[in-house]
Amino acid sequence: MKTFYNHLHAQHQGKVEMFRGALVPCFEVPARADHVLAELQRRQLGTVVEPKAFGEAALTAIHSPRYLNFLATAWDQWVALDAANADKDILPSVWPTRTFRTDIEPDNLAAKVGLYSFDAGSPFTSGTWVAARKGAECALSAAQQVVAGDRAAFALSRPPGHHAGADFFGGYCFLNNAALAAQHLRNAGMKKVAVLDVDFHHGNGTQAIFYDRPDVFFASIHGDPRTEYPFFLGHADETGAGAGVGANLNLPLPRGTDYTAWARALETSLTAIARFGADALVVSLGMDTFEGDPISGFKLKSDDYLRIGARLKQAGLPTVFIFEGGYAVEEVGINAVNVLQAFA
Ligand code: OKP
Ligand code: ZN
Repeated sequence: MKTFYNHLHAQHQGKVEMFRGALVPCFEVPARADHVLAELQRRQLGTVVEPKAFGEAALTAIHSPRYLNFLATAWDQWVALDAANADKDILPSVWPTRTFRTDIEPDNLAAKVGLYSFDAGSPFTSGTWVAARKGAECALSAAQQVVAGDRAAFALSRPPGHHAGADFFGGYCFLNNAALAAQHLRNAGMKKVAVLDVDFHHGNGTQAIFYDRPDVFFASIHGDPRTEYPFFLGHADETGAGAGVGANLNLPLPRGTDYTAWARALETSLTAIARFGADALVVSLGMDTFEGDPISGFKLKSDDYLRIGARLKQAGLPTVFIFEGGYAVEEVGINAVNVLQAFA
């Protein structure tokens, strides 16, 4: 299996995020991807290659032009406000909640940052845009590789993507890599695509992007949003809208869930994906279901990821793996590569 990787992910290196009333060091660090890369190389699993270049159209297939323009220009505007800003990250602090207007883009940068985000935990840094673009190209290249006939491919990208919507960032995510990959598969002629999100956190961005579409099925196994981030989406009664009714499946599970209960949800997901008749599968491969994850609440063990990889292989679909969360930095490489190795 080919892994698509670009070293510029490391240019996205947030300093602090808002956590329980304090600014704390970021959980989403470059070392996460470094550990996965090192473990792939240690086990000599497949080859690691550079992503191909993709034009603007691949991004506008999912994201709004005004949001992409914001991402491309935010850092320069930030530094133009005050040269000393170059040493600090941008963190949102004001949002247009209910009753406010979102149709007029404000000139003020803080206001723009709020318009295009949903939390204060996702610093925007000098290298965020280049890292996100390269990450998206990894996802698109992995999809392209599967279109070309490979059974599977892996996008080793960061920042992650599944919380990013068509026109907002948050939850450490800026471009929705899984959605970009799924759309690429659709454009290449695959009639029905399923996205299976196994990150601990609900993939609100991916769900929202495809919510009214019958051609992309979204299934997610995640911590119950009543108690877990991102809180405001991911309930079991969200089954799709309009033409997309029936093409969305949420399986929220309580904090403390172990592999036995988690694996039952995986069976439910894969049964639904088979019934949907997917031609290809995109896996949002979050590793924060691990028992040692510092910000999550499930109890999966390293060996369980071998079982997940084997079961995904058994689904029999061309599969694009997209790296998402996983913050037990020392173990994230072992756990992610366990999935990939068992699949391969
Ligand atoms: C991104 B992904 C720590 C703060 C929570 C957001 C978590 C984003 C997770 N309790 N900040 O889904 O792994
Ligand atoms: Zn997560």
